Amino acid sequence: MRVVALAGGTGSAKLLRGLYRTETDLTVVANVGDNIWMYGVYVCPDIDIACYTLAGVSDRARGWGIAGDSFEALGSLRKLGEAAWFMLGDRDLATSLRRTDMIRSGASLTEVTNGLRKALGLKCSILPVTDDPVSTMIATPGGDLHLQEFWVREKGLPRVVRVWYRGARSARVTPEVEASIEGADRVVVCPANPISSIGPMLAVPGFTKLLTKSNARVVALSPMEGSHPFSGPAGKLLKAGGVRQDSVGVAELYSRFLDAIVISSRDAAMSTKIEALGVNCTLSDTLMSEPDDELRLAKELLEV
Ligand code: FO1
Repeated sequence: MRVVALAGGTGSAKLLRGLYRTETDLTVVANVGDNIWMYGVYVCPDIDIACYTLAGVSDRARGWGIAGDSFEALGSLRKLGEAAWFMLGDRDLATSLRRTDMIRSGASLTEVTNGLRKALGLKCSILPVTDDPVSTMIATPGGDLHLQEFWVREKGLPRVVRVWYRGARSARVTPEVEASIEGADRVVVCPANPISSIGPMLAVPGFTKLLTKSNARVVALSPMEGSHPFSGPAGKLLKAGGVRQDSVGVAELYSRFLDAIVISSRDAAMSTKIEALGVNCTLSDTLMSEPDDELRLAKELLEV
């Protein structure tokens, strides 16, 4: 079975690990809206989280970065007067240094990511949704903030006026992503933040149409239980986007292309509203606290 997983960062990592273990022909299409120039290098958190997770080197507790990494470079940067609020580890910095060097030499983000994937020995494809720069921007009463400034530097505290995707309108889906979705048997939307992780992909012209036209069954695992996300600022960002902060809101947001969604058994009362959208709704234990849960849910998503 050819499976394409649409993935953000920390919220998606556990399901990706489960999907990787199902030994299907897996392609990960990664969000690029979190990408940021930091300390002179180009950091791509969602691509790196997917690569590190599948290679088994990620820091599971934090959900980002490399397990056991040191932060010597960051300490030195602070001594030189840099605020250094973004905790880029030393080995993680090496990834971004290499990526920046290759991009400056003319390589595309798709090529650079493929190099990283190979270096980590991964069997699946990892593709950025676009090679063009797209940034998730959070409009706050104090001005626009990049998602990393909002979430990491400001700890997600400012009031969110709206969310927009800088550069998305002139971005193009890569031919590799187009081919992967056209050839897929199943597209799995990971339990990522619908606004800041899946939203930037849907904002790239043509991407939603690719999903609606695809012969693949498009299925999602909800990132919400009740009105709370399993991680990150999804609730706050959904509210700012005028979307219900629960699995019904997520299904509504994806309803143009979604065939089925798996939601928490605790949200059984929501299934009638979801089915009314034309989306098949399955109940499950959606909390992934053990590796067995990751594999169980991955298998469920390949069957619903
Ligand atoms: N998240 C944090 O909460 N604090 C950090 O200092 C931080 C550093 C960081 C460095 C590299 C990287 O790839 C990710 C990092 N993240 C950090 C995670 C990141 O901010 C987001 O969780 C993802 O962008 C969400 O997908």
